[in-house]
Amino acid sequence: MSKMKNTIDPAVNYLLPLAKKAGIETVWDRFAAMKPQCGFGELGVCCRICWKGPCRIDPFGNGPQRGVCGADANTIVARNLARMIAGGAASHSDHGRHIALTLLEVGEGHAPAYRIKDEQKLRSIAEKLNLAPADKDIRQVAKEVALASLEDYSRQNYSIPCNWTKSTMTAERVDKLLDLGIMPHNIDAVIAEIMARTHVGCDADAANILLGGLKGALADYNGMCLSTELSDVLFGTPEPVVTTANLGVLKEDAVNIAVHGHNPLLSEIVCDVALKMNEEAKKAGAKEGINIVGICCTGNEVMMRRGIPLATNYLSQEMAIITGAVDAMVVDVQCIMPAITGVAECFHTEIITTMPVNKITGATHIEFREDSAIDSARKIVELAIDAFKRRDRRKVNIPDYKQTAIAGFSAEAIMAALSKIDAKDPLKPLIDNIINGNIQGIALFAGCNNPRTTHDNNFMTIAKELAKNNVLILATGCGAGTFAKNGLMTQEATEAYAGDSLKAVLTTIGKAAGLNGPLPLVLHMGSCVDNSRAVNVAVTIANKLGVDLDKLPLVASAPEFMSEKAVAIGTWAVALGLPTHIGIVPQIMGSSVVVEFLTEKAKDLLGGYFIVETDPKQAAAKLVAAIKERRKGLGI
Ligand code: XCC
Ligand code: SF4
Repeated sequence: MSKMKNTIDPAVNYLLPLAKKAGIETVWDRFAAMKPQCGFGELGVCCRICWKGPCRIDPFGNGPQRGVCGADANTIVARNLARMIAGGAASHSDHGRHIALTLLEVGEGHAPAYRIKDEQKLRSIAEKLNLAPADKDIRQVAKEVALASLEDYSRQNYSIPCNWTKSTMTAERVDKLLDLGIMPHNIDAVIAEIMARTHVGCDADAANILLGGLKGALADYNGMCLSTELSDVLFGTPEPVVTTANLGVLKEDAVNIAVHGHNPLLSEIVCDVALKMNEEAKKAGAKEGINIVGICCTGNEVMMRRGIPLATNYLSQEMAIITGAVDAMVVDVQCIMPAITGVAECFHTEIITTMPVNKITGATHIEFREDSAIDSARKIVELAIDAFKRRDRRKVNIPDYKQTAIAGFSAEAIMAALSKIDAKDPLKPLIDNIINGNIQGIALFAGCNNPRTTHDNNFMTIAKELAKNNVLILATGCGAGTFAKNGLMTQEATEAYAGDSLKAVLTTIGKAAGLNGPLPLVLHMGSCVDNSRAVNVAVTIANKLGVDLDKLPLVASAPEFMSEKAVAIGTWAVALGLPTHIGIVPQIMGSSVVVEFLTEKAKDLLGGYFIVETDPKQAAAKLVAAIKERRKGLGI
């Protein structure tokens, strides 16, 4: 059997041999060293919830079938999964909490570094949340929206649903979630409830634990929704912007600062401050001044709002440092490999952590607070300029690979493009084309990369296959990173890969929107929290058609997922009614009850279900089949 390739990213393939020669260890080396990975863990049947354990269930039936307390494989797998969902929901929602708190400060006239950038959006959110914004001062509206969002973290009445979930769903879905008892009332309480019910000696019924997990996933959705929408208020609602992606965006003659992580509260200010410090960089010898690039979801955030080039996605973050050209990597929260400080030791790169709850041994910590954001950002940029002076030019290897990428397709931007065709009824052209089959369906690609499969390959293979079958493609997170780096967010990709009828529609919309050609093959919707933008579009379509989400020819795919956040996202996609593909075998296979629940029973309860398929061609076929089934259901 031939060895699986590490990656299809040409920049990474250029750098990997150089890393090897220099004796620098990367994620792929560590993954190889970790093999064989623990079979019990892979099946999810290892329990470490109490210190009578660890316990593990023998999947072949010869050894123990129950842990010391008597928990069986179904209980153990379900508990492990629910706790992962809680971890994901906590991460996204904590991010959202920071944004909501900042908006509150802006409303109260504090936080001078921030302002309300999109008033219209703020008012329309207030409208959605029933806050009657019409005659109110904009700062008052900001306060009320922030407080209504924070209420979703503090409400104690179990029978009142979270504001954001309730106001962003179809009515039928709201009823369904209420009926099943999985509508969240308070994000933090739901996360705490999962931790409590999975404590030793509590909930032992796998199906019931999974319902708790679904509620946790919806709490995750709620946190993502408010993160996305309130970020737009503070930093602007994305509009299509042309930029570039992959490591070739680094510049030999510039101070290169990589912003990495998730939360735009920090990166936005770093960008603002860096713009003003160009002269200082030039004085230090950087002819081209300061060059900011993004990694992971921070990269997506600044790419879609500012057109800042995207350096790379999750799995190849170490590679950015291995170019020898990154002077500072500024990180906030989530998906930052602790390995980067070790790699940085071989170079001049400053790794700068900024959050009190996210430090990495070996990094420089510059604490970031909303009230002193500009000062911290200035210190960060100064450190980068200092590091630039120490850069060893002999170690610089910037791969000559970059692609054009058109980013920034928020729901609003999509509606704006459509309204150029039909100003009175912007959705009509989209819906007509779905009904007549020119667009067979819509696929949302989300999630991470994972060394268990060839980096970027599943995303690329499935997307090309779906495009050929006239499926409209949306993308977020590191999947969006894959498509940006590999040229699928271009008009040329539409010409090359879209099926004829999809191409015709994308061309009509693109031309009407003044793009002088088709829309890109993959529409970039943003970071992981921005998956809510896709829901926004889907709910608008569903309402217009008068059906619930589980009737739409809409599918999701996380073909290279790894994080707890991705587990949470996939689970809420199922809860909203979407057939949801995952391309990595999940750590649940040790429980027939859990597998059956998520791949079959969920379909009866919610309309959505998981499709597990590691072969990308097969996965594409299954997604197309799921779309066809939905079309049949609608009689189209
Ligand atoms: Fe990427 Fe969002 Fe996954 Fe992290 S989790 S690896 S998508 S950066 Ni969202
Ligand atoms: Fe073992 Fe039960 Fe403790 Fe888990 S909770 S470690 S199965 S005794």
